[in-house]
Amino acid sequence: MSASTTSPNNDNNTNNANLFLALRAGFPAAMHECAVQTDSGLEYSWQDLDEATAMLANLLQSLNLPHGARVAAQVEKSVEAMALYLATLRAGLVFVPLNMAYQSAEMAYFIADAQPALLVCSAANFVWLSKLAFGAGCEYVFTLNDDRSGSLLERAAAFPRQHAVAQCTAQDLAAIIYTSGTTGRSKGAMLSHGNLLSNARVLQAYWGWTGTPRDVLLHALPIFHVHGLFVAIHAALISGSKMLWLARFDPRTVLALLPQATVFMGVPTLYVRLLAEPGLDRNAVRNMRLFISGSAPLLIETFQEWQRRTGHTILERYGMSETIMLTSNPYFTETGPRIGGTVGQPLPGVQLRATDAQGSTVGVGEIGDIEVRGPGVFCGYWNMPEKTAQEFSADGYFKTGDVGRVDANGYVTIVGRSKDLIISGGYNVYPAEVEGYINALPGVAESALVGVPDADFGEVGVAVVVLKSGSTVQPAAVIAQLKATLANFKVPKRCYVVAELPRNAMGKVQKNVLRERYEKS
Ligand code: MLC
Ligand code: AMP
Repeated sequence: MSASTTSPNNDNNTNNANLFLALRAGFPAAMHECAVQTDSGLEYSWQDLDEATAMLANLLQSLNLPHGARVAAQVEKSVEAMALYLATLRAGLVFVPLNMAYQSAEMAYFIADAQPALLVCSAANFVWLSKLAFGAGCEYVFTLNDDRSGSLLERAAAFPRQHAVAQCTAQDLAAIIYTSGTTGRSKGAMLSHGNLLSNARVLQAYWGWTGTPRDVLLHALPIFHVHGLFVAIHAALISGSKMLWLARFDPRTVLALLPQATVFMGVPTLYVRLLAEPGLDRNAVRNMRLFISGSAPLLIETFQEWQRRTGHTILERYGMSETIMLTSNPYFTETGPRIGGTVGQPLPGVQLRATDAQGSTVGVGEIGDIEVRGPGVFCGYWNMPEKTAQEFSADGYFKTGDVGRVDANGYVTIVGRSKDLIISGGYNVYPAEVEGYINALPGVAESALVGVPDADFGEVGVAVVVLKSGSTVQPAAVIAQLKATLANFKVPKRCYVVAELPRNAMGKVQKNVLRERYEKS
């Protein structure tokens, strides 16, 4: 991955596997047209996107960072934040997006693990984050705020608006996405330019982003994770589709903008909250061609109610940070119906099987562990070769940790998870991590975090805590202390103090018993 800076925009297209090049090839010829329109009234043309990413990429390359250097970003959602991602690709560096909800202990871990050469953060967090970053050997810390201020853009302004896209192979890393770990330690999933581009192209074709007529994507998801950053943005850019850009999800704003849009992507909570709006009807969605749901299970009630209210059938798909998108319900009716409660069929190029405890493929309709192989499957966990090896079968299938069945027509239904994971509002919460924090609180002997159903978030965490003898810690204090330490979506919604945790004969905490006990709490 060496930067080719021979002449402005003189890209060697033929042998360059840089994802940015493929995305930019989708931009329309009319570069002055609007590419992104924000909810704060700003408009960015395709030319603006090209020039902004060129300036930022020139800035990044001026830092002379080594091959494979990481650019970590913990910034609010903005078009400039997206441009930073695209510029990182363009410069041939590795992007590490970090959720704004992460607090200091979480950020300290990510920075120590990813060892970024450059960190971009909001000015409000500069003092403590730069201290952390410089302490961990990071060379540069720039700021970027959601009002387009900050040192990143100030510096980039001095650089040319042309930039020759850095030469990359398909195997070169494009991004590291942190996913929470079963042991409590987050793992960085390494994704290559080839992983991301293959998935973008498959989704472009499978979901009918033909470019004629051009789609308009209503983008309301955060851009720290796979769904909002890759699935949504890549699809729009590679097909030259305009984006209506919401800094954060707000059901009323979505409703007001829907008549201008043709495609919407959301986690199930977004659909639940939109259904609570009386204005959601057939008229509001009159120009839409596609609603896509993923990242968490879509309840059949939500699927059916959406059909009733809007006349549209939500297309549910399934994927992971480690694999990008794996399965999808059909878009084109020739491929088959969209079946509620299923996540559809494996996407072209994806091999998917359900296996038993011995690793043999189970029969049609039987439940097993979902394993996958395909061009989107990641290159491994950053700095964790042993963990990576454990997660693959001998014949190269990645063990997703999801449990499901495959019917005679290849439709996959996810029925549960073998990994101890709670998905709350589309965000993953690993109980082991939260339990670690609870157990470290003064007066706490041990704890268990379980996921229980929730009408809004799908699932939420409930903490069950055993105190040390003589301790008088109150549940509210446990929650308050976690709020001060952990990303908000990881904080249990409720906490109970009990005398002891239920255990089986092996001494293992019976989380199923706790789930049953507290599901209606
Ligand atoms: C916010 N809160 C959450 C939460 N989000 N709690 C649990 N789960 C969540 N997801 C907390 C807040 O801190 C607050 O706590 C309270 O809940 C209510 O806040 P809110 O204002 O209603 O939250 P809001 O800002 O509206 O956020 C909800 C949301 C957001 C659903 C819009 O969580 C979101 O954007 N989720 C999308 C996540 C996503 O993009 N996932 C894709 C991952 S990629 P309190 O106590 O302070 O009131 C992936 C792969 C794939 O999974 O297949 O796509
Ligand atoms: P993440 O680690 O954030 O990428 O989350 C990936 C996990 O989200 C998967 O392993 C699944 O457990 C879950 N997931 C994603 N899409 C769906 C879906 N449509 N239905 C059920 N679970 C899903």
